[in-house]
Amino acid sequence: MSYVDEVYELVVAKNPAQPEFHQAVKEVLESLRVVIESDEEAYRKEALLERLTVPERIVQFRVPWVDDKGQVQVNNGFRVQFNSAIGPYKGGLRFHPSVNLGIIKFLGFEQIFKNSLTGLPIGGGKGGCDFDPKGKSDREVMAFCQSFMTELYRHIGADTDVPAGDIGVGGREIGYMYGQYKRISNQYEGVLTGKGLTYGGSLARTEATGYGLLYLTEEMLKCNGKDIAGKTIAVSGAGNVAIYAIQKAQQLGARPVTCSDSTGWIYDAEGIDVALLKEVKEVKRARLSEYAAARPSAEYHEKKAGEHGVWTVKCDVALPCATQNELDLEDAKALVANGCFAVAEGANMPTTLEATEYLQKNGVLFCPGKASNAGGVATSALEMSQNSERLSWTFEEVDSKLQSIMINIFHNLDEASRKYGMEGDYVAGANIAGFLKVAEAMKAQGIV
Ligand code: NDP
Ligand code: 2IT
Repeated sequence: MSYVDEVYELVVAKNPAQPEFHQAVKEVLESLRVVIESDEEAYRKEALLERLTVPERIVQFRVPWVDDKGQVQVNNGFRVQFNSAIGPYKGGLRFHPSVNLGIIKFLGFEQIFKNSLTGLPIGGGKGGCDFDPKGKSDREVMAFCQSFMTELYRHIGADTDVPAGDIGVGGREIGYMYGQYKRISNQYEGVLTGKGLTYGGSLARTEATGYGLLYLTEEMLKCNGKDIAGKTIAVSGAGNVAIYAIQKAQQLGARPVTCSDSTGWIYDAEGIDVALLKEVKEVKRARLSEYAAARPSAEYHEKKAGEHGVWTVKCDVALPCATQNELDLEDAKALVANGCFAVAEGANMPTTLEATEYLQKNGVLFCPGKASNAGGVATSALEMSQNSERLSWTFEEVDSKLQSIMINIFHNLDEASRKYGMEGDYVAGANIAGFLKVAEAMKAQGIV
């Protein structure tokens, strides 16, 4: 059996009941087949793929806190420190009831290659908790965040592991966690990114993932003879990534017409009103039905099992920005039938393997999240640089660095896909380009 197949079987056998982790590993290993098989014995002797797929360290812990009724609640906390070959572990924290070890491992594994693609010195990690911030008071969120950090703080540090936001973790949660870290450790250091601007945060970090997604999409379209201006865009999600993707798409002259949350979705023929969306989601933390109630041009659709939501809308470009496996084969068929010619992932692994294959076979330009959503973590690394030099850069400076990083990422993966005979397969290009740097660093550092 080939080394790639052997390692994939081992990962499935050793990590039962972690389907998302299996899926992420499968996608990467399939892309790497051509690289590994060119020097299979050397990779096998060094057990490089086994080392790549087993995290360096996993921390799993209890998070007890007291709710507003005086009831003690207990949640399950995780931090997966996956790979530090090219820098300190870096990656977000997700607070969502669906969080489990397999999901955090898939996210941490993806982060290794994403962080490598940014060209910046950051290793891969991810963490989170099955806590649901929805419907909780600020005091409950603070109590939870303080308890979470009371255990996590001993495992992280500005040169060790630097967490940030992800689903359910935004400025409010990062603030509470930063305060508790500082209090326990007595260190004012850049241990978290996505901080507020008054205490070490970087301008443009809030916007970075969504803006970066559009910078890369614009470049991908340009290199394929197309212009983003004037294009109709279907976006899913209504959180940090989706909101700033919609905003930048409008600035580039495109027309985003959809967004969604966990209870329903919006079709707004006049284009999404970003100010209203921000008011509903960032300020009121409310449902999208409130957006529709305030906007006559918007249609609101309740989410229903088996229906395909935003992907049934006629669009040129689709940007999935909500969560994993939200775009399946049926959705991909609907997009192709409606003339969609490009998909770029804002979320992590939002497209199933079958849907990705269908889109690619049908000539749709497809950029995987580890490349197209890398603007968030890249700007986090810029926040780390600013914290280290104790300076703050202007919005324009950070934004222009973000733009060059995203353009470079696209060209690197495009070149890698050509070099290995898979021109236009940006999934393979991203996985190969991300892998080569990490593998080189791992080989140089010996058996660790
Ligand atoms: P937010 O929590 O800000 O927003 C998430 C959005 O997706 C919300 O609209 C939420 O709906 C919806 N959503 C989440 N889970 C589900 C679900 N199971 N079913 C349906 N809808 C869901 O998160 P972000 O915008 O930060 O993250 C979105 C995606 O982007 C994630 O995959 C994340 O890993 C990825 N990402 C985030 C980065 C960042 O910098 N924040 C960087 C790179 C990738 P509701 O409002 O109802 O909860
Ligand atoms: O998935 C991701 O890249 C993030 N959630 C952002 C990570 C970070 O460290 O900014």
